[in-house]
Amino acid sequence: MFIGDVVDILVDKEGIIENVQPRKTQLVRPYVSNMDGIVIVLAPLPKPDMMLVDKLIIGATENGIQPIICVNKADMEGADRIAEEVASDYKDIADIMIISTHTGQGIDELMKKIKGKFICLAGQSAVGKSSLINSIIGEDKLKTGDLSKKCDRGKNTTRHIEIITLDDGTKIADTCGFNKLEIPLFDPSRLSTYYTDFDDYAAECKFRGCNHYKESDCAVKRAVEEGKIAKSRYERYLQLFIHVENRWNKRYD
Ligand SMILES: Nc1nc2c(ncn2[C@@H]2O[C@H](COP(=O)(O)OP(=O)(O)OP(=O)(O)O)[C@@H](O)[C@H]2O)c(=O)[nH]1
Ligand SMILES: [Mg+2]
Ligand SMILES: [Zn+2]
Repeated sequence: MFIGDVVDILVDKEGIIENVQPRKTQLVRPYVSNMDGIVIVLAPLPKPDMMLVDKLIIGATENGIQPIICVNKADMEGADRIAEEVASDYKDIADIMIISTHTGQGIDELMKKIKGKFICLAGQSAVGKSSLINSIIGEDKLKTGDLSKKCDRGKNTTRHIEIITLDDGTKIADTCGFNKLEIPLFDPSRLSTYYTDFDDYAAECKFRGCNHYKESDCAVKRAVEEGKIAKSRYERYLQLFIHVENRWNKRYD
């Protein structure tokens, strides 16, 4: 069972679940199904992990949903720089919003985007996912936690997934933050299909099924050199490609 499953129940004394209806969408991490959208939250602190953002986007793309990236803690120093970095890496594949759950900046705009939908929050621990829900509902319903003083990382305050339903029918799933995320095992040649921001260029690569790695005459690599695809995004793609390839080659070990 996933959080968000729609089930048919046979109502007897125990309310036994009879049947789980087919899932529209399904994320393995966070463990949520039937959401219409995913909101990836990050902040100047804890230090953003863009590889995690890349991996969450892979999950969203697999489910055919466009991610929203929220740069939270806009009231903190360094937020502008992070927002610029996010815009440079993800402008072609995600809606990007700058918000602050403390000052309320950007919250109305975000609400307009997600109205009536079922969306799932995701991101590192302590970026402010639970705070965002509290700010939306206007009460401190969900527990929030500070960063660890020693290492500037979150303390994994939220321990289970919770779905909050608003009066207008909007549903938001608060999830547990992660400090690490592994993607499912798949053939490395599939990886680039999750990078839809590469698509326009990939069509021009010399080799069909180009991995944009060691191949010559690669239009994606050219787009990186020309600054059309952010170098940082491409470098993480290569890093992930090598990781996926290693895991794939060892799959029978
Ligand atoms: N300065 C600032 N701090 C914020 C903002 N939003 C949240 N915080 C702080 O960030 C810390 C973490 O907030 P949480 O809401 O617990 O973060 P979380 O993402 O739910 O964390 P986990 O449940 O561990 O995954 C808390 O100390 C919040 O007060 C903001 O807009 N500005
Ligand atoms: Mg939380
Ligand atoms: Zn290529």
